[in-house]
Order: sequence, then structure tokens, then C-alpha cells
Amino acid sequence: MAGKISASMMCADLLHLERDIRLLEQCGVEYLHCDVMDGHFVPNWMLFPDLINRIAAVSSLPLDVHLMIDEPARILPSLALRPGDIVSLHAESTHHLQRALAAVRAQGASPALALNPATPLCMAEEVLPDFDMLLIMTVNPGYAGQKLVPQCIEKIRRARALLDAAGYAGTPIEVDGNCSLENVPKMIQAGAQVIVAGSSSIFDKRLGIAGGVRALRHSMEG
Ligand code: S6P
Ligand code: MG
Repeated sequence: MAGKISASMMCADLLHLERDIRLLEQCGVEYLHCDVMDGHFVPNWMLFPDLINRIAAVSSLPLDVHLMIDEPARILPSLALRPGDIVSLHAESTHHLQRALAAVRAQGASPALALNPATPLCMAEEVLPDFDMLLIMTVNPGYAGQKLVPQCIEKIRRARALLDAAGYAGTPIEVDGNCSLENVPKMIQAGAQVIVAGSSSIFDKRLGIAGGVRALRHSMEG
């Protein structure tokens, strides 16, 4: 699978969101990454369901919704999910992970499993049939503009090996956090296929969105 870009909407210009969405569409990004934060699971607040539904209403790009909230299943009824949209749930955010992943699928979207840097990969082993993508956090979630947790590169490699050995070679790995032009080649080489692009690349004001997407595609080629 060729690498894909998931553009982090919390890093877009929130006062000119539709303008940035149109630019991202023209640049050919594959997903719009919508972070949801509740001030409890992570110490920050971010995009809310009505805004995410407005984004879905104005763009045909698939959404990649990343839930950083406690008991994530409770938000699902508020999201107008379409087939092809992805919803990531954190293993650390619910006692009923399998049920929450199944609830995403029942709503017609693709479930993804997200793991914080300190969460061991074995958390994925009991729910392998229940998710379509594995999201390896490469920073502790909550904020844009953080530095890579370096041991996460090796974790990507081990995650790829785990999925392949268990018969899930087709399940892609997404990486989120400090996916910079410098870090992305190492992430891709370790087995990442979906890159969450934020302030380290396509929303770096020095590059601009179009320049950032071009530079990121180049770095994804290695
Ligand atoms: C952060 C969130 C991310 C950020 C993205 C920012 O917890 O889940 O999706 O928006 O990582 O990218 P960057 O390049 O600023 O780290
Ligand atoms: Mg995210």
C-alpha cells in the first residue's frame, strides 16, 4: 500500500477551516484527521461532534476520527459517520474495548485501535478481528507540536511484525505525532502506512499547505 496522508484538522486554521479543506482536497490528501479531546482522557479540548459533522457535510474526503475521550462509545451516536470513515479508539480509554470497536463497525465505519506510547502492543492481540487499522501514537496524545518519543519507531516495527505473524498483513499502521520530514522516512521504513500530518509538516507555516504536502510526499518516498 502506498503511504497515505491524514491531515490533522486541529492544526488547520480553525477560523478558515473550509478554505483549508479545499486546499487539502486539491493537494490530494487521503483523509481528514479529526481529533476529539475531552479535557479528561487528555488535558486539552478539541473538535466536537457538530463541527466534525459539518466537515463531513462539505467534503467527500473520508474522515479519520481520533477519539481521545473516556468511554469513547458514548460519542458515536452524535457522529454522522459514512462508509469509509475511520474511528480510532484508545485501548486505555474504556474497560470494554471489544464492544466499543464493534459499535464503530455497527455504525458502518471502520474501527481502528489506538495505543499510547507506554501501552504494550499485546493490548491489540485479543481484538485483532475487531479493528481495520492500528494507530501507534508517537507522542503522548493531547497537543500538537510535541517531540517524537524515540522508542516508538521500534514499536512500529514490532507492531508490523505482530500483525503480519497473526495473519493481518493487510491491516495498515497509522502514526500520529511529530511526523516531521525528518521522522517520516524512519516511520515508513519501520512499517507505517498512514501519516498524520500536523504542525511538523503540512501545517508548518513556513511551507504552506501545498508546499508541505509536496515535501511530505517526497519524504514518504524515503
Ligand atoms: C495530538 C493529536 C494529533 C495532532 C498531531 C499534530 O494528540 O492526536 O493528531 O493533531 O499529531 O501533529 P504535529 O506534527 O504537530 O505533532
Ligand atoms: Mg490525532
